[in-house]
Amino acid sequence: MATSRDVPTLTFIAKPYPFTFPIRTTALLVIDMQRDFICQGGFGEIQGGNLEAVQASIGPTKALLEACRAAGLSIFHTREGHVRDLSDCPSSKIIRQAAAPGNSQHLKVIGDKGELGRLLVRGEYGHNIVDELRPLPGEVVIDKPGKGAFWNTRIMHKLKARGITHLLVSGVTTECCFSTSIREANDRGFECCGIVQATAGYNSDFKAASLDMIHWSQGLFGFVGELQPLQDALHSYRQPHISLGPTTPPQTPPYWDGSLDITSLHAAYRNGLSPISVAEALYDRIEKYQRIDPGVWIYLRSKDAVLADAKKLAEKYPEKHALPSLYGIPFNVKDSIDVAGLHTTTACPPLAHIPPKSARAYDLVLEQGGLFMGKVNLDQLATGLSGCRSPYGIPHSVFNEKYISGGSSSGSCVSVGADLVTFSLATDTAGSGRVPSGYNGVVGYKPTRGLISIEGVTPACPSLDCVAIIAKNVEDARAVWQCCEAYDGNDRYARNSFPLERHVNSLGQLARSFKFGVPPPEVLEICSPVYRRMFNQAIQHLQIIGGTLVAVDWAPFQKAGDLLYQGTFVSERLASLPDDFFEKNRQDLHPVILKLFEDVIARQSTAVQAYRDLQAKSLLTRQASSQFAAAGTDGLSVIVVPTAPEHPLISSMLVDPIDLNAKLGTFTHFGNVLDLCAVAVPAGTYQASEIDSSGKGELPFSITFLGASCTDSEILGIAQRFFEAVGQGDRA
Ligand code: TIU
Repeated sequence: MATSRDVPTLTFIAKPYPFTFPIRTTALLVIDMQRDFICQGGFGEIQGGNLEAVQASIGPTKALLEACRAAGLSIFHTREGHVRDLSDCPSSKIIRQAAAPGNSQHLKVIGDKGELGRLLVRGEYGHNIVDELRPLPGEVVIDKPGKGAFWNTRIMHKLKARGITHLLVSGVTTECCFSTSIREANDRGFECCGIVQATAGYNSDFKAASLDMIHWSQGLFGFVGELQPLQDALHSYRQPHISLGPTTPPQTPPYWDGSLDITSLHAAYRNGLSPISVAEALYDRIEKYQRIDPGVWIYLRSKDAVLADAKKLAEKYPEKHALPSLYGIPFNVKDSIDVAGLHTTTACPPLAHIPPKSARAYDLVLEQGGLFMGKVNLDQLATGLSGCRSPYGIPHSVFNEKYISGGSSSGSCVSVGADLVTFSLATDTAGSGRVPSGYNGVVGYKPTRGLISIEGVTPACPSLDCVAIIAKNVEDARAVWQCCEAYDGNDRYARNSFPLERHVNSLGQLARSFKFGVPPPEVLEICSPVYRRMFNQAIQHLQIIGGTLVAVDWAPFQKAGDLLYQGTFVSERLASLPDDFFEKNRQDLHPVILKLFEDVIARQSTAVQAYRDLQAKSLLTRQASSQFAAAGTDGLSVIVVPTAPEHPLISSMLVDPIDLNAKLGTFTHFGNVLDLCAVAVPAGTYQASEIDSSGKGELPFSITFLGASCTDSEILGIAQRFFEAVGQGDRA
């Protein structure tokens, strides 16, 4: 069993009373340490700034930054500035000060040419952060048009995405952007502590007053503390260290116990392990596993090619404290995701092609140092939940060779479950990322559609497709999400705006409590007896970790699921293919896929039916989303379901390949139709003998957390706490 992780907190002396912060959910916010505010000839000088004071804050801010980096905190930098045509700059910000009667100070305004380039304009020399505090790869840089960090930026989304509840705040100027940002953060629920020596302003009286206002009246906006006690507290904390299990043979440093989770690998890399050693070790594992299950990989890169990439990574990042987020992290992609120069087969030979460009999500992973291992198997055309519909073989569950791996992301989930890679980029249209995760004891996270670009992914059902992340644990899934998420104007479904975001509960009981709903008993009846029992156990665990079970109107979820295959939406799967595709390629298609699509074509759905379904989808989405808590309304935090109703034998699936497959989607089909986010999480194991008298070893159970659109951080937070409490179980 995975043990429940401690949540370490640190405390240091502060005003109005000592500030306590959880290491894992605290970020350092460094405000606007730009040349424009700090160096001569910039925007700050025109403001009438005492530059000496702000320059003196560089040293302490650097010390703070280094202490926070060493403790593994998330780091956020902000920069104030505008796009080149100033279209994001309110006219008052340009005109007000210069319009003062008798103005002789603001002779230049935002956008004018100054000694450091155009004043407060993005891309100019003066706009950038001073060399001493330059952001490292993997740190977040927020470009903000206002004084506050939250106006017209994605900082709230990005802080929540990392699960942040507490902020240590530094930067310039104390009276302006530092104060405004703390006040904005406070309104959104973050616990903030400003660090005296690591902030400075243009007017020393203002600095003292600004800091006093923060902690006045027993903490009106937050806390103020000194650098030295904070540094002492941070130094007392040591980053998670790899423990060598009793069975691990003696090793010479650097130690690595073979774990592929990101925290373990990064700790080992920081201690000097080379990605070359990891790649070597993985090829041994992969070759062994090929003998257990030859159906996992469609294209495994040559060992030499991966070793060469690992060597390049090691050369590119010689500084162990400055590694990008996915440095040396081995991953693969489902073979419906493009990698330039390699075949994308979608497990469908007539569709195979060599793309000139890689999928956006793949590129972003590589930018953060990911180590690409190859492409893995899937159900043909990414259509299916069984893992039994591919010409490249039938992978089986990592727990038991007689049981299905699930699909369509079969190879992704088996390869992560078998510890061949840390994570896999997969897809999820109707449950393809969630169902196979459940059958292999891994985490399958399907973000809100439009957050990760779908560009370069072979469409299954474009208006419902979604990139999914398959990982060993929730923390890793979250970390990969951060790296892959970027607005992509080429993706017609990309999301560039968010619903009003909910505040963060950083303290007390509310920080731990949540409301969850489950399907009603008559819907759960579809589950096998052992799945019913395991699901009941999971409900009890959810209550133990702070969940309150509340009633749900299940009708919209049920009806949305039915829309997917019983309505016209399945026809969208035909829309990306030539009209005569199935007729022309009969002999090259998997017989189950051919039968499924011929049935769809034979329905001859009409445009009128499709419009009715689209209207129903909108209504059901409204009915479902209104049950969730939103900004300003109370309601459900999550819906929790068994990821699938049962775990079929491969032999059973081969006998009943269409109806049994459809049954497996009972609790996943509605997810994308209703624009929800979802994460499937291991929820313990049961004895195989419970469902088959000759069965040996254990089989995995899994539950899925589903949340309203763009509540990904909330559902991941709850899922992570459940996962750490219940764990993964052991494979036979
Ligand atoms: N004027 C002033 O003191 N500051 C700003 O305009 N921006 C920041 O504080 N970063």
